[in-house]
Amino acid sequence: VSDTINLSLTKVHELAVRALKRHGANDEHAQAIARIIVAGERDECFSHGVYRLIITCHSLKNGGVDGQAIPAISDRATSVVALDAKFGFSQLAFEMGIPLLVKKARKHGLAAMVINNCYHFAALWPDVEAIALHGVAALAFNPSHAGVAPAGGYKPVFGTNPIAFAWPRPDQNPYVFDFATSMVARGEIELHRRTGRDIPKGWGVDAQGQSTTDPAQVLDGGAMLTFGGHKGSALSTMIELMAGPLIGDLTSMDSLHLDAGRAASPCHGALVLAFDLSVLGAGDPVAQQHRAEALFAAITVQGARLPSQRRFEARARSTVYGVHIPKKLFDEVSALAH
Ligand code: NDP
Ligand code: PYC
Repeated sequence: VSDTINLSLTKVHELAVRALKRHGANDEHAQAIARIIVAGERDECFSHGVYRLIITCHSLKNGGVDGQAIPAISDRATSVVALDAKFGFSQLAFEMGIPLLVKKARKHGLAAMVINNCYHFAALWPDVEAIALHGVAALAFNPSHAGVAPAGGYKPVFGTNPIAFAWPRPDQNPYVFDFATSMVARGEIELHRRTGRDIPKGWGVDAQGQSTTDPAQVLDGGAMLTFGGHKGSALSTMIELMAGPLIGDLTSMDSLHLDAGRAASPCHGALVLAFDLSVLGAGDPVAQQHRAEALFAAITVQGARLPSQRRFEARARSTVYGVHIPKKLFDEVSALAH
């Protein structure tokens, strides 16, 4: 592909680690963050792949992120594992919490992982997918920076507030979906601006609340819109509440206020729930999984695809052939690494 640089996944990982360490991350953080960035590029989720190195490095250097923070884990309650990320990026805390979360879910049927005081830049599917690989279902969400207007309004209140879900499937990849409760991720609108492309109508409004196809008008003073009108608006409100006040952490408005114009990654909490089929379904997981598979088959038999199918196909390709990074982006992230 012309104007792109072909790199193996190992090379992308090495590049990311170099850039992150150069900007103040210790080795543990750099490795954990790089794993997520490589996963995004590998699965062709371009708004959350190598492009994210720009904001993670900026956030480490100028945005208040502690690249040396050592997350603290606590067994807070029967079904609750709590992580204090101590104002580092979320990845390391999340990785530390998984074993106890899974253990608690298997024992009690339902368990929650609460992460507080974390900076967050990533997609959520790697998190729920990692939990589903242990055989339990997972649901995750978090706020971000206020940039999305409520349905019927035009001033930013919500973050792009992603929600992700994974269901473990025997002998194959889990069923996973993960999307913003705004029409698209903010990163997608940023990519349109970088490459000089208009955005479709309906993604956002300008500062006066008028519909616009100019990404800059949405990003600088305007607002993004929720998906599904009042339905996305209510879901986004739920995410603000459940991964904000409920767990003693910030809303997206608070996160933007804390940022104080530094344009760093959002700082907030995250809530991850894990569900065990055997305990919740009273002990016939084989029959439960048969019923689940019948549901998936009813979707795919008519030509519809499951969420993540595209991603898993991209993963298979990238693992063999590597990834193709736009030259301009490659030059930018290479400069961060040297
Ligand atoms: P999309 O609107 O592209 O939706 C992505 C989801 O929908 C994926 O699960 C995708 O599967 C699935 N999907 C897309 N098309 C279809 C289809 N035709 N049939 C079935 N499923 C489909 O993504 P967003 O722009 O909303 O979000 C992108 C990423 O941004 C997410 O990973 C999210 O976590 C991240 N994000 C992170 C935030 C944060 O605060 N950290 C904030 C907001 C977003 P597939 O991948 O296979 O195409
Ligand atoms: O793309 O909306 C987004 C986003 C916010 C935080 C991380 N990604």
